[in-house]
Amino acid sequence: MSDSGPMKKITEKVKDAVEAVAPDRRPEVPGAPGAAPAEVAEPTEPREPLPPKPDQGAPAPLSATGRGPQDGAAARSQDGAYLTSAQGARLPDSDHSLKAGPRGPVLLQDHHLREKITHFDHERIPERVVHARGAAAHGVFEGYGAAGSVCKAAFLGKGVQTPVFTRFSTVLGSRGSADTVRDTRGFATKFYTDEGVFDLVGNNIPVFFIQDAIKFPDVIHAGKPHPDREIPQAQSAHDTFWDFVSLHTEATHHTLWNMSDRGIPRSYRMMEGFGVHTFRLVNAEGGTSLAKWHWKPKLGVHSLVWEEAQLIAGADPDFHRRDLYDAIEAGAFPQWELGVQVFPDTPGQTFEGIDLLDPTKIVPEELAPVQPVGLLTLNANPTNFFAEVEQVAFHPGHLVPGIDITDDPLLAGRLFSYLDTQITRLGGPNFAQIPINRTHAPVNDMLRDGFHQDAVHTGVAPYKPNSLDGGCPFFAGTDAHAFVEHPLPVAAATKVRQAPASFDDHFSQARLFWRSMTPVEREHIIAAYGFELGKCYEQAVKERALRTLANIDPFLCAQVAQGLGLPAPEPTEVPGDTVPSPALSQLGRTWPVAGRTIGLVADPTGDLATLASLRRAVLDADMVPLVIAPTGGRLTREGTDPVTVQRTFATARSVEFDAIVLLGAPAPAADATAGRDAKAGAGGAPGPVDPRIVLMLGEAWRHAKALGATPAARRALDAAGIAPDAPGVVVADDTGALLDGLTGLLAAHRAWDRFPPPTEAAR
Ligand code: HDE
Repeated sequence: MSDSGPMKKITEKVKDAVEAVAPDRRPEVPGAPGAAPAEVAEPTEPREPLPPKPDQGAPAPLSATGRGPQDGAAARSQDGAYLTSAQGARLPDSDHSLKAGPRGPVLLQDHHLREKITHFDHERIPERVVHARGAAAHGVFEGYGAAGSVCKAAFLGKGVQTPVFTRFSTVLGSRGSADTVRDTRGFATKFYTDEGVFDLVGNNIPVFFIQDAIKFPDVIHAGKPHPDREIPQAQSAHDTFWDFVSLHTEATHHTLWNMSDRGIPRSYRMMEGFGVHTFRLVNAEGGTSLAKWHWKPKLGVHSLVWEEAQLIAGADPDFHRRDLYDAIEAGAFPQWELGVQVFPDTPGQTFEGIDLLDPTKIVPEELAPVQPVGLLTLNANPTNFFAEVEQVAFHPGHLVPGIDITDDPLLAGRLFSYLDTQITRLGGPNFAQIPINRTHAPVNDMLRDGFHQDAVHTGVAPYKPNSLDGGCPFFAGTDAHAFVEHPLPVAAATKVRQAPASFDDHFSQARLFWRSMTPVEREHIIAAYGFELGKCYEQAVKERALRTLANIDPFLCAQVAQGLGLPAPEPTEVPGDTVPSPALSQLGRTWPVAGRTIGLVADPTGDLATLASLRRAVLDADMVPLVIAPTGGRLTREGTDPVTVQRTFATARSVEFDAIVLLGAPAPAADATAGRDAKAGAGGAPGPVDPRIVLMLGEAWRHAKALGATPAARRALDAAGIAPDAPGVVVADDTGALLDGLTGLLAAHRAWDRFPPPTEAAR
């Protein structure tokens, strides 16, 4: 073979590399399997992995798009000023296929066309089988150091800051479905701790539909659209769902939470989160406790009203996603406190008679207070939705020392399912190497090869024990932060397909929830059951569902039955005494108003100076002012600062706002005709005020929203039939008084006293 040209260069390179190795390390003859000579005894002293052998090269340490690690954040992104192929060849054109002449035919040799189309053909990955629709953000978790007596997890230590990624989701809908449907919400947080990834994969409802994972396909098949016509999308208001939950009555408690205001959150920022299962915490001395995780939002727990949720699903299907991203972009970082309810780890695994292994049961906070252990702040939006939100892979089995599982049969199935599902969804077993899933702790896992392998593993001995790779890697003990399963005794038992007798109680806690609700919340629950069951086709399904309601509460059952035009059945269970848990109600307290959206209705012929100063005051109060005017652009007047318009009468809808303030009574605009804007046709004969504003006020009124007006705007209130001294209405001429009045109303979320519930419901 000739020793010239490229061959020569390669031989020289190899020679150089060999000479660079110290003579005593050079193998006498080629073929040494490892980077260091093997020893007879198995190496047991932990050490870092051996370096590659001197004769070995490896791909250059570049990102997927050609940048080196020294390029920081840019290394994860695209590189260079020119459009290139995936191989980095610069392209002169990407708009025309390669053709034999301008009129074709297109040539098969167009490798750029084929690369572009082939990649496009494979852009989508399977959506999550549940929780497909979601939004997520980056943040930081800071431990309070308050959990030390029960849990040794390092990330809970005082002042320890851990990067996190949190994804919120609905359960039933497809990836493109609306955010505000009635459903459970997922609340999953990935903690990138120094001891490995910890995933807290919870929901905004503390109980689940089923007690055993083997029923998960059943409940999800029932909740998903009917298999024949694939409707309805993202909702439970259909026969198969109610057929299942009325037959499988362990779902009663969770279903009641769904029918309550918890099923339609105002915002992801205003939801509680729950780990649902009981976990086992282990402290530094090896002592154990049982515990339930809670996320408590700093902004309080708030909901939409049902009509509002439905309107938003059409007007802004991305309402929750937009709300989260806008808040973070505006610097109003949402926060939650992580808390634990702690119970003694007794052999019975019960607390105050409540079976802690039954995921359809809560422990009321009045019996076991939630103790705060740290603070979560979401402070950065994703840069690329697919790379981060779509590819993030949570798993309840991603645990760190100090947090262990219990024998909850629902959790057991989840420990299998989450790993399994990623293999299909993310295309193979190496999903932990996708950037958003990468742990921030060193990995030396002996898992090798497979689709999308990103690591270039060194060494020859991915097995244990070995001596060829110096014995690497080594087992860790508890003192080296190993995750050691708690050695819990397992009782001698008989193999059965059975649940414990305590799991047979399907109604007592549903009753507890119902009795803990305020009258307003009960009215919403009655209406929700009425809507959902009213959408069912089969009479038998409705009748059966009413039987479960009778066992929750006869009044609830009677009210829903009346709406359905059916007789209310008798309960089959005698309701025992239930002590309500006021902590379950969302009402009756006040919360910060930061991030609330205020619609400011401007009359371009009116007082623009007050508009400008109110707008500023709303911003100063950390709320979001959106100016609504007849046309877009800017409102200008000699001597006043111009005000930019964010919404027009044609584009605005009341549901976008937490409160509406009228700074005038604008006359009908040029486009206020039913032909141009159907909303303008709703109010009968045209009046002195633009009909879209009258409609907006009417909607906000029935959604119990705070309304404000300057005296000059009273005509608009009159046009909507709203009295200036009605509950939740503030009329004032100075901006300070207007804002104070509104802030007071918003702190309670809504003007709940606007529609006092009938006295029977107040029992
Ligand atoms: Fe899930 N669940 N689940 N789940 N779950 C999934 O995992 C499953 C359950 C929850 O934002 C899937 O990666 C089974 C309870 C959230 O990516 C899948 C059972 C709770 C998310 C899966 C349950 C949850 C999921 C689908 C019954 C609250 C979204 C895609 C044993 C504690 C995470 C995926 C994200 C996602 C299975 C029950 C919460 C198929 C088998 C209970 C928040 O693995």
